[in-house]
Amino acid sequence: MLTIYSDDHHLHHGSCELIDGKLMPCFEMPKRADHILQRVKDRNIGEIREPQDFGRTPIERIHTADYLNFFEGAWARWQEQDGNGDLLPYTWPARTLSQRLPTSLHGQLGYYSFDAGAPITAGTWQAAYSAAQVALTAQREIADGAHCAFALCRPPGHHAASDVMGGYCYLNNAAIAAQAFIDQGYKRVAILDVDYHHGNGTQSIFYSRSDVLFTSIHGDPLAEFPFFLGHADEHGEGAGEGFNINYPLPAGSAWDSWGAALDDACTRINTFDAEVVIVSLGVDTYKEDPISQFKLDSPDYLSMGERIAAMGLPTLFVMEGGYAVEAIGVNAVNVLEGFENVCRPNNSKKDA
Ligand code: Q9C
Ligand code: ZN
Repeated sequence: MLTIYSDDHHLHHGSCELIDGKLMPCFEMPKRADHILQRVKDRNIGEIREPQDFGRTPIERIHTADYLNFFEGAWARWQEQDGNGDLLPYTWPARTLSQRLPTSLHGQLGYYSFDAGAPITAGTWQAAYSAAQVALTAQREIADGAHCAFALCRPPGHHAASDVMGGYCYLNNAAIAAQAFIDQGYKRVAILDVDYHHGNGTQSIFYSRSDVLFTSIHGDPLAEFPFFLGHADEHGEGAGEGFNINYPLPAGSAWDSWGAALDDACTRINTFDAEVVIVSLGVDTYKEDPISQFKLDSPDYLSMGERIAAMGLPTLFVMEGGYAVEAIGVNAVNVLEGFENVCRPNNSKKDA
């Protein structure tokens, strides 16, 4: 399987996040992508290639120009104010407040975000822009006939909505790729979000559309981030009614129940008659993940890849979360290897 990867992700390195009343070093760190890349090399799963640059146009198909302009220019504005350290929001337009765009930098930062989990640093825009190009390059590979590809994106994307950042996400790489398929003539694109957290950004982007089916297996939002979206009764609206399927699961869920949800999601994707599936590949479902509560073990990720492959569809894997850094490479690449064990059963296993 071809991997698309850019070193630009190193340009994004937030310092701290607020968790459970404590300032902690950011869990979403460059080492994550480094470990995945190393495992891709160690397992020799295929060529690793730099992204092409498709420019801002395909990103603007998902994100508003106002949001992109704000994001691209925020760091320079912060420096003009002698800003020190990461740019982090602290006030949001919640219920009882107006949705009018303020003029101040921190006011606008709150307007364009939903939590304090997406710090803007000097290189965040460039890293996020390149991650989107990684997804678009892998997307083009599949549109050109490849059966599968791996977009090793960092920062992740599935919490980002059309004009809202949060949850470590700025640009929704999977949604940008899905829209690119549609813009290239595909009629039915499925997204399978297996990250531990609900993909609220992706859901909101496609909620009223029937051409992109969104399915997500995640920690029940009554108990887990992002808390305010991802319930089982969110089915889509208008033309999108029936094209949004959530599988919220309780803390402690392991492969037996998780795999049953995956089986149902895959059946629904096949019933939808998808032409391509985009997997929002988070491996924060792992039993040792420091911020998550599921109990998947490393071999389960092979099974996950095998079940996804059994759909028989062209498949674009887009990297999302996963914070057990020492295991993230094994778990993410296990999904890819499980997939290829089914798709290329005659391809003899590489040396361990
Ligand atoms: N106490 C992704 O996996 N904060 N984002 C969690 C836990 C935000 C996760 C706090 C988690 C965001 C892409
Ligand atoms: Zn996650």
